[in-house]
Amino acid sequence: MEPAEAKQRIEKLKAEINQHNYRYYVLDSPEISDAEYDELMRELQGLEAEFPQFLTPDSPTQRVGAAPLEAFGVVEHPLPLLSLGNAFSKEELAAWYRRTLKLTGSQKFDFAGEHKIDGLAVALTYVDGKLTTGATRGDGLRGEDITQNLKTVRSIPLSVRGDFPPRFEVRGEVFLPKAGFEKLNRERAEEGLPLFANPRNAAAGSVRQLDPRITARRPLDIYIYMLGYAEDRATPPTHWETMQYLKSLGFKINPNNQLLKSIEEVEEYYARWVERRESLPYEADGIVVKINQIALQERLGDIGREPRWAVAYKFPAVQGTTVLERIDINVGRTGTLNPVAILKPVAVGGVTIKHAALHNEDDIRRKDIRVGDTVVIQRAGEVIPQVIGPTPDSRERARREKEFSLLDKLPKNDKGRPLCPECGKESIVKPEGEVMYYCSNATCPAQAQQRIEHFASRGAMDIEGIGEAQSVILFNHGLVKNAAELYRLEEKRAELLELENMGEKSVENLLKAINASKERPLARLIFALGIRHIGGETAEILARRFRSIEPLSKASRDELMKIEAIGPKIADSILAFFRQEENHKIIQGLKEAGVRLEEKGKTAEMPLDGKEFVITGRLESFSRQEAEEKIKALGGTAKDGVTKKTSYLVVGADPGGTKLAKANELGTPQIGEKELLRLLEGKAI
Ligand code: 5U1
Repeated sequence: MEPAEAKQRIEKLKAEINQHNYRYYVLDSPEISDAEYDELMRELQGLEAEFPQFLTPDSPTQRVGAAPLEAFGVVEHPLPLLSLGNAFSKEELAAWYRRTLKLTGSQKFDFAGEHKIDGLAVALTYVDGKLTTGATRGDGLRGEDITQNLKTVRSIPLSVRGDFPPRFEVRGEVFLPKAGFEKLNRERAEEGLPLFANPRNAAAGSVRQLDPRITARRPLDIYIYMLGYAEDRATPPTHWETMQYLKSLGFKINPNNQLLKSIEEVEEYYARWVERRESLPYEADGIVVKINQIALQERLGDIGREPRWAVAYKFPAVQGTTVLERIDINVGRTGTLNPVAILKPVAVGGVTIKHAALHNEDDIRRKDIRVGDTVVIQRAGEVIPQVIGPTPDSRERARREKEFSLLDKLPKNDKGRPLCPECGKESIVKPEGEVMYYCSNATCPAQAQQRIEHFASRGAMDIEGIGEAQSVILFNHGLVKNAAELYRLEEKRAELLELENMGEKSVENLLKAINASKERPLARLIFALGIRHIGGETAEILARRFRSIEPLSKASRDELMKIEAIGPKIADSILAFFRQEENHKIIQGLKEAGVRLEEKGKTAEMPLDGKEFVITGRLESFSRQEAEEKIKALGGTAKDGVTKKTSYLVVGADPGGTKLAKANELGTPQIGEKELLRLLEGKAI
């Protein structure tokens, strides 16, 4: 393809993919299938690899995560990012309202009611319609530059549409939806990593990763909640209209926001969401009440770092106390023996809680939780509540109870050896250095059923219609004994039709969904196989490195350990997986069914991987920032000072003396703008 034609096609693909991203992530209303979307992305990646000169930082391919950073840069906020004052009761809200009335006099106003989401506040700057900077709130005046990480959040537009100001900033809350938070903690518990206490910490931990590829794997989302500033364009006179305007530019605005005419309506809005908060897909700890009229907001101003024109009206806490009656052991998908707290039923925030997660033996001992304790339980975003710890006054009772021991809880054979509570086999192991006990029986039915469920789940092969209930039915009826057999269901139509709630139409849809999953990217398949310790992030790394199942299955321990982010635990787990004959049979079955076992198409190459650049002086073809972004997009790094690690000093017009002197002293290679352009095109200099 000629460069001019490639450029045109790239532009077209970018626009098309951006539109599909918008429909999927912002409007929640996709127009094409995952497979069609993947195909467009692959075409774009292929063209950008062939013509790197047309790769731009706002390309949708750049969301996958750039190279890791050593530290975050600092961003000065042109306007401080404020925090919110709190009202914890009806009386405190009324007091805020009275103070507001006093200051506004006879001026009429209304309110905007919004959810206060438990996430991380960020500021996004757009110049000429393109996202240039994403920053944390920090201390309100200076935050961290987390642009590369925020670019991986699919609902943040990399470029906006419509009539936008030449330069503007929006603010919003980045968050991890409840389901994503729970999944992340489950994976971490299995790997013996410390758990995130709440979705806020998990969102902050995800966004503040120095390696954007890790951020890219976390299902972060955002709601924009205000316009920070806009240059050279008149903006609407009310907050409500401003939000509609931002929506028209392509930003994601919470559909639960509401315009409220009076303080009574504010109270009603609050009461409604106190009741319904559990049904929300995200964790909210209150509502935010804002005066709608911007002119009035400006008149009311701030006090300290808090605006007088807004307040957070907090929901009541969702903690409760109850008695820990028993600790049971469940067997998880990878054979983990998971302790589960059986509680005296208690209502917390309107829901009756009978079970809670306890994660692992070490965690239980660290918190000194014992059967018979009165424990504090919390529902912080998880569907499964957590045991926080014993209440101080339960110590007396606890002293009579033994410290928790998982082995004590297991059934035993006549020789006193522990058995798996599900398959009854003498198969309990605790690998050295790990916190979890496992059932090592590859045919343990509890594991087999959950492996099928995991294989079909959203982050894996994403087979609609196969969740927990359906995988249990298929497994228990003997229709599907492993993942590969899902692809043979076509031959078992008659038996499928005999299942409860399965008519012609649902069988048809199920088979269609199974068929569509054959084309999922390799990383998803690797994740779907359910190899112990391989979460989505590691699966991506393995897919990039091996590009096919076959070489992965043959990789040696040394080969695996050479890969960044793969330590002995993961390497051993991969080796153990591929040592099992049963797993080879499954892979063979997948192959015969036509499931894609390799990466298709070219991926964007990283010709500057490992190269460190320092730029001095003015460049002609682009600004310094643009040059640095292009370097980063191709895997290189850009630094401010010359050190021994610098690969090239790029010398533009009127270069600075210090960098040149240092480069001369260290013998750092110096190149001009022309050479830089060649490198950016993937050519030699
Ligand atoms: N929904 C929403 N969340 N939130 C958080 N609006 C909102 N506004 C905020 C904050 C900190 O601050 C502005 C009122 C300054």
